[in-house]
Amino acid sequence: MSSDNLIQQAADILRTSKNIAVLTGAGVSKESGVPTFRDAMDGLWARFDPQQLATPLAFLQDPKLVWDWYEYRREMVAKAKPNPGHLALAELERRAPSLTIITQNVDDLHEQAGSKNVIHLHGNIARSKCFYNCQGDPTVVDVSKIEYDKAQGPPPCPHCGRWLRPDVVWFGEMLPVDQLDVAKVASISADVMLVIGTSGLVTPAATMPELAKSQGAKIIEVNPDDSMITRIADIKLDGASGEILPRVLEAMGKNA
Ligand code: BV8
Repeated sequence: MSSDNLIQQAADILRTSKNIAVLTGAGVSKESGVPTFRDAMDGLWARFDPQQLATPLAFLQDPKLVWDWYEYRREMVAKAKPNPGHLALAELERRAPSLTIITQNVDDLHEQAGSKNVIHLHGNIARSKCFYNCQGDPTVVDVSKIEYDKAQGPPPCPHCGRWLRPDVVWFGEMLPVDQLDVAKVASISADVMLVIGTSGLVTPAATMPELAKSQGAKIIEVNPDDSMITRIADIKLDGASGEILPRVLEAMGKNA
């Protein structure tokens, strides 16, 4: 667990920063009950590796398996509520002159907690789109309005009749260029980047802290373990984000 003086050092940097960038990964949603990619999925899904399922090829090889995996994860995300870590980040945004959250997560817990300026690098698990984007990229479709036989596999696109898929970025797929560009600008212009709950394994998301640091930003990492980012962190706060972030906010002082 991080000592109080490391928490205070982080708080002092944040309090005096104009542009704050925050990179979050699956760890920030863990205390909301959403398993991280490092956690083995439980039960039925324990025998699958997420990196093997979250690909276009896996979907084409077995659309029903991949669609059902996302339905299972959607149910978990739908039940999840923001945890104190999400809420602390929303409060920090209210206090800071400028704060941008760059998230790798496909849930909307940052928005539910009240964060406004959120960039989603990897899409949104609750949204579906035509696998072929037949009406343009992305051809988003509201699945709740489609009657289909769940035993057969994914719902059909109402425009072209082919499969729908989750509107997330799979391994081997390009990230949305507009979101990636805004994330790069936020990283380059940051005085400090908070890196929370990410193993730092997945690129190009994991290159944002290097980008920020190359432009002089301080890197503050919040993670109970070490990650690929730890080696460039100026301050490493060891612990769960739901525990650490409220302590940082408190150390910033009530009327900061
Ligand atoms: C691209 C959406 C280029 C889907 C996700 C070799 C071969 C092939 C490809 C590659 C390769 N090497 C690199 C690549 C590129 C590849 C990649 O990075 N692969 C990795 C696996 C090596 N990247 C891509 O494919 C990307 N696209 O590069 O396109 C391109 C160019 C031209 C043309 C075409 C393409 C696309 C990557 C996006 C993949 N989609 N998500 C879905 O969700 O189903 S990624 C997915 O995994 C998540 O979104 C997240 O980003 C990632 C998991 O990472 P984390 O969030 O860090 O989570 P993780 O479980 O790893 O770690 C959790 C951390 O939390 C841990 O550190 C833990 O200690 C900590 N923690 C735990 N509890 C807490 C906590 N922290 C705080 N509090 C707690 N309580």
